[in-house]
Amino acid sequence: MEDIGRVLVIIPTYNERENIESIVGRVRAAVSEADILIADDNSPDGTGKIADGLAADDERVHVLHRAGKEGLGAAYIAGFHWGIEHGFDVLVEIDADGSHQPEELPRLLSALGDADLVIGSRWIRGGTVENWPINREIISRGANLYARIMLGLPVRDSTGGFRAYRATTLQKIDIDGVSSQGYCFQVDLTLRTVRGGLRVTEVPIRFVERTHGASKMSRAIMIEAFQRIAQWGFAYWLGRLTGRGRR
Ligand SMILES: Nc1nc2c(ncn2[C@@H]2O[C@H](COP(=O)(O)OP(=O)(O)OP(=O)(O)O)[C@@H](O)[C@H]2O)c(=O)[nH]1
Ligand SMILES: [Mg+2]
Repeated sequence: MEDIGRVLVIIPTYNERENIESIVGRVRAAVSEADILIADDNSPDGTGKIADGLAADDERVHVLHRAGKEGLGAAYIAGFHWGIEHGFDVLVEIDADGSHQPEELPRLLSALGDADLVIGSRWIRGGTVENWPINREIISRGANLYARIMLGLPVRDSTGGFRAYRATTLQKIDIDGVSSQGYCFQVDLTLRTVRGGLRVTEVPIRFVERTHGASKMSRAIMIEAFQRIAQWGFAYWLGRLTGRGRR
């Protein structure tokens, strides 16, 4: 396997007190050579304090304390900058709630040998979703179909949040220009990567609904994604139909 360099696993948290220790322990066990950055938005439930305790016990666990809740996208962008400034070559996204399995990370990282972005995918052959109510599955499949058709994206799970980026990818796609927050943030970065001519690979994952803590999924997050994808899609199709540039 090609040496992909130093890996930083970024875990964004907002009120994940019940999940943070378990996810950090599992990431540590699954990819022992990686560093971990917890990006906490001053969680009222004290997740940031627990994170500090984990960092005190392990010099490869770091905490980025942010002033308040600004959304997943902003937390990741701050985490990406931290990682790039600290010389990491690979930046990983993973949820804190146990939906993504750290034990599958070595597979994502090995796929990065031939890619600029690897997406852990629920909606390709071999991918699975466990304990999701049917409405969540319909929303996720529908959102992905919508993004794929509107944007001409050759990706089955562009909303997925279990990913590995090369630092060079993030440096090429102008992450500071990204203002999307919820699922739309994932679609936005996927789109920028594809439009930038970079290589995106999907590997199947097992996605498990959280068992502890509350979801931050909201109607506002869905509306944001719907509207932004409509705007980008309009520009994309207009460009295609008139034979001019994209996006
Ligand atoms: N720092 C930070 N993290 C966030 C914010 N919103 C969500 N997160 C984290 O992002 C990850 C995904 O959020 P979830 O609430 O699980 O959202 P989801 O996975 O789309 O929804 P469920 O499937 O219902 O769990 C979790 O680790 C959250 O703690 C935020 O505003 N700031
Ligand atoms: Mg979740």
